[in-house]
Amino acid sequence: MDRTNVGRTAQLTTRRATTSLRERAAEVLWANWTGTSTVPSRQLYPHQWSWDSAFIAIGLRHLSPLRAQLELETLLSAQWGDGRVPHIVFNPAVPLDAYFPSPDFWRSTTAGRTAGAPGAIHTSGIVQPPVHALAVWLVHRADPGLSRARSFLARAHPRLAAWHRYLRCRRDAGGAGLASVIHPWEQGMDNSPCWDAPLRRVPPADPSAYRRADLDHGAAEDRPTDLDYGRYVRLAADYRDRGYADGGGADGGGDEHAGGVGEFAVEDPSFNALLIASEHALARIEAELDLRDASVVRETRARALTGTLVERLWDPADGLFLCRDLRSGDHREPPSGELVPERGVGGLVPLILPALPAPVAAALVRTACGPHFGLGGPARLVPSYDLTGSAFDPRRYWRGPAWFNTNWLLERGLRLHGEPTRAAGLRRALLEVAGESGFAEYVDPYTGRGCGARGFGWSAALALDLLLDDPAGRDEEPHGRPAEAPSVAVTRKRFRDD
Ligand code: 9WN
Repeated sequence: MDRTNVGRTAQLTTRRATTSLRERAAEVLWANWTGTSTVPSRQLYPHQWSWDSAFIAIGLRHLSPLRAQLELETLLSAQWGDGRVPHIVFNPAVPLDAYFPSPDFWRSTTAGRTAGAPGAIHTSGIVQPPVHALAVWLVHRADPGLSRARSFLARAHPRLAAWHRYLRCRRDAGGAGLASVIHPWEQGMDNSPCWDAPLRRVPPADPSAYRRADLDHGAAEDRPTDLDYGRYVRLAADYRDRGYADGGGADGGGDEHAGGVGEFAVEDPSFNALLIASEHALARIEAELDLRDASVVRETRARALTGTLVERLWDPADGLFLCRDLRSGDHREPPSGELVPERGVGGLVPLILPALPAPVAAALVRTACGPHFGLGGPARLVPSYDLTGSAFDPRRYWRGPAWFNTNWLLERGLRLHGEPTRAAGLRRALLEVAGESGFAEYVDPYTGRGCGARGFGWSAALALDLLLDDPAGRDEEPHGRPAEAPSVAVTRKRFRDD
């Protein structure tokens, strides 16, 4: 074979591999689709999860913009009267014992009545990171004609605005403008070592009072420990027994401080960065809907909140954002708490913010590429927790393994802050590991070996998003993405029932 032919064969092989990865990712999304939304995993997580759905919609928009819209609409239709978007929307067709905590634990329709929980849908009562406005905007851009025909933005807008208002007002336990999470599940990185200190003061629930369904499907050594689980259950039950009340008045301004009643209250950099990124997206949605004044106010607020995030959570010595544990330190009102000295991947996520000061962005890139996170070095994908940390474990859930959603966010942040080569390397690694691991839920950050569920929703969706070039997103992504030769028709034909 001459050199030209060798080159052509290599190109063909790459294209075949790309096509098959795309097909396999589409198969996962097809298999996990329930008719109105997508489950993260048929066995382990058989309901609709809030931030999963946002990430899934971002991938799904390339296959079926209509399904991507429905995914988000289904979630938003379960919104509570106070604005919260619940972290789980339960599928009534799934048996109660398939997942714990089940609807009879949360009792949203009764315990959540005062907070405005829907009467006909069962949900959990806590929340998850607000990736939704970002997802709504990206889904709109995938097919603006369909979006306008269905008034997708006009219908989503009031719900998204109420959701953000809830977080900014009712969850501002520290009084500085940032939202706090009142349960580790709310931040999404359930058993991160960042929660060890704040959780230590929470007495675990009696283990004989519940049964963990997750261990029916996942290896115990890959999952959170029983002690952690007992604490999660206790925190959730206490919140339920308080009627899911956050304190404060309608705008968080009553006698009692907003988000100020429970034993756990943390300002987290990733949760707040996603809120700010979604505020920027909501400002775009408002501009598109001709709500010019609202859009300007929101954009200005997103920039100001970026400043607050830096003031409250940036640690210049570590070159990383840290969590602020509002229940630690002296007991001032509002509480100022103390920073938690643990390096979690959530501390890198603010790289997605456009208004981040350049020196902070540069320091974050250095930290990502240094010994703690190993980007472009020993780690194939960025781990969920410090590679050198004493609590690091390459297999146990959020205590070290790499997750596809956080790596997708970092790829985006690297591109945004002028690091196209590093972004391209991370994108390549993410696609390789996604394919090799069968779209695992999470992977060993060094070897890429899969852990947890396979055929996991956001792993497939976000690989698909990186695989398929996204001209719709270009105007907000100054550095672009390396061009692919997408043949979307191959995968779209499977979704003709739209
Ligand atoms: C609790 C669904 C969710 C993800 C979370 C992940 C895990 C649930 C659990 O699964 O959390 O919400 O039972 O462990 O930590 O990020 O949204 O995929």
